[in-house]
Amino acid sequence: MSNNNYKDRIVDVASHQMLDKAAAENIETCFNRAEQQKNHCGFGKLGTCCRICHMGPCRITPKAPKGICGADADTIVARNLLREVAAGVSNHSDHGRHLVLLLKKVAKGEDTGYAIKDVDRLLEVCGLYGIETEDREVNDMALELANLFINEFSNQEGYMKTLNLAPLKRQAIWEAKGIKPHGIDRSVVEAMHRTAIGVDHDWYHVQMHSFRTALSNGWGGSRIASMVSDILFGTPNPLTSEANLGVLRKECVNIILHGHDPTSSEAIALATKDPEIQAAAKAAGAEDIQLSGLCCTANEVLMRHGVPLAGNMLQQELAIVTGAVEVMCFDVQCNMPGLIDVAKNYHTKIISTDDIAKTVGATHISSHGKNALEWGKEIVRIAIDNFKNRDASKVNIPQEKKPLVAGFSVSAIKHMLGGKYRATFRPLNDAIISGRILGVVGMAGCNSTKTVSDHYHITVTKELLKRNILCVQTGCAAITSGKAGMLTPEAAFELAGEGLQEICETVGIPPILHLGACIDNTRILEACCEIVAEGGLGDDIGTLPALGIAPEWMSEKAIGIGHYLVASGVDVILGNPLFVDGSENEKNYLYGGATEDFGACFHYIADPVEAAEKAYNLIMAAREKLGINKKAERKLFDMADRRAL
Ligand code: SF4
Ligand code: MSK
Repeated sequence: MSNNNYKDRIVDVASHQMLDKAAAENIETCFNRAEQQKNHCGFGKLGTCCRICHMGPCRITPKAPKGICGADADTIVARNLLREVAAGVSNHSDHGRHLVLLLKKVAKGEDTGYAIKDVDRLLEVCGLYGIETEDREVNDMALELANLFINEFSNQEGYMKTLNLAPLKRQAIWEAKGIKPHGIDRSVVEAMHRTAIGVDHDWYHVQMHSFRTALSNGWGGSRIASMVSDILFGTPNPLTSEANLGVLRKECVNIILHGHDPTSSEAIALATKDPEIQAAAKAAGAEDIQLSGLCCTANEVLMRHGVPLAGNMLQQELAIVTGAVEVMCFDVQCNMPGLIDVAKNYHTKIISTDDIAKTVGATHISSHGKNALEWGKEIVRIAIDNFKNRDASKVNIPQEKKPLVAGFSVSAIKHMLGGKYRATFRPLNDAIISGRILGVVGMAGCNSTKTVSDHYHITVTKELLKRNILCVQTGCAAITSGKAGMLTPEAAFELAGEGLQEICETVGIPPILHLGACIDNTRILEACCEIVAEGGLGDDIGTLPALGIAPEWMSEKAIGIGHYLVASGVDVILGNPLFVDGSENEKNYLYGGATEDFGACFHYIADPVEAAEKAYNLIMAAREKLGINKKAERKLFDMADRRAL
């Protein structure tokens, strides 16, 4: 199997080695299939193919500017985009729903094997929603909170309560535009209704529902998911780990956790610590059990257990090509069906764990209704049993791996900035006001075979850091930085401008803060709210010198995330375009006109250096508006300054 041009598709050396191995062993990966699929459908890219009813599919061309029903390019593009947003919102919000239902079971004392690990976070979240905490049992409060969250999904009238966590000015903008969602489920069902044949044909009206639906996730499903994960599994705190395929260990039983949902991976992480299980691994001839992660499940178990990152989305098949993986477990989202064919060449067992996500050829071992620890042990035992089936002649693990620091929840950032006794964002706000840090960029999103994977991300990040722009990252974007060795405090000396370097050295943080999985992009919104509340940088998220960049986004989730960020006043730079070019109205609105409504819009910029320049200019414009664009005084911190900080 030829792996044509794969070195032009990804910059990561460990991936190159595994692609060489795959080619030698005649194994096909997504990099080969990207070659086979490179003539993408032109109508699909323009967004002008409609298959919403069976008089079609209709395709818009200059000779046929309308579908059979009369729908024009604006209607068709807007409807297709809304369906993408609704799908992305469903991914993240359904993930949130599963966590909320688990919280309810735990609160009711059912035998789930999980417990409420972070009572302080529970109290904090109850406080946000006005739930009484005085003299109450933990489970009692958790049950009330779980029921409140369930209502965020099913609410039909009035508006979602989580919207109230946004700054008042932003809430007023949503109110004025009429895009406050009632409930998550209603938003998604309505999206499907509106986009059916013969319903909502006004492209702008349809687009507003894209924003409404996205808000139900950004200020609803995803935000809730992060909060409940913290309550159940612990709020992340900074810890050290490693990233890239070199984290796999030849002498150990290797288990890779893949997907997004932290529930099953948490169970397996706990099971590997069981003395009986560890003894079983030794009895099988292994030194230990090596857990590692892929995609966003990786980020979840990294943030809470320090489990190393085997890689990001495009490395999932390559991890199996090492020949050293006993079990790869996947839950939901971003798991390639191609894993099965790759695994057939080795002893690797692919196990699906979530009842909504099965793949032909994978063994399905549901965690549903089982005690988590017992279920986790069952999975680990399968891996231990499979260790003897490994073919040593097929094992080749790349050496590449880099150290990293992750675990920056918002409360952890506050504590690092403010010290043990005074958690606060004040030092960050002051650093921005003084110009030591010019602004903050949230970088999120996936890997894509459409770009040279990791290249855009690494280039734009380096360009931002040298311009004294702090980066906060999630998802596969954060994993890319980990693989590139950019998630260490030392990276500040190599990559950051003088001002950012001073802050990183003083506080002891990397210049890029790893905030978690792609669902944790709402932690970026949470941080923005803290910065606004701290004062000195305006009264809305939209006034902050901050923006988002999705260098290599590819999933529908990313479209949903982009929409809730724009509706929240955050400009979003995309490294890949949306499928909207077939409608001048949609294109002009999304890439510019939306600023009139929300103070922010999308920007498609194919070149990473240009993207960094654009980000810098947007940040400088925001600073100008805030009146903080005076030249920063450059001063190295002495001991007294550090103590003051
Ligand atoms: Fe064609 Fe209209 Fe049916 Fe779409 S909804 S397939 S444009 S007839
Ligand atoms: S896993 S959605 S490729 S970030 Fe979240 Fe990565 Fe994107 Fe999947």
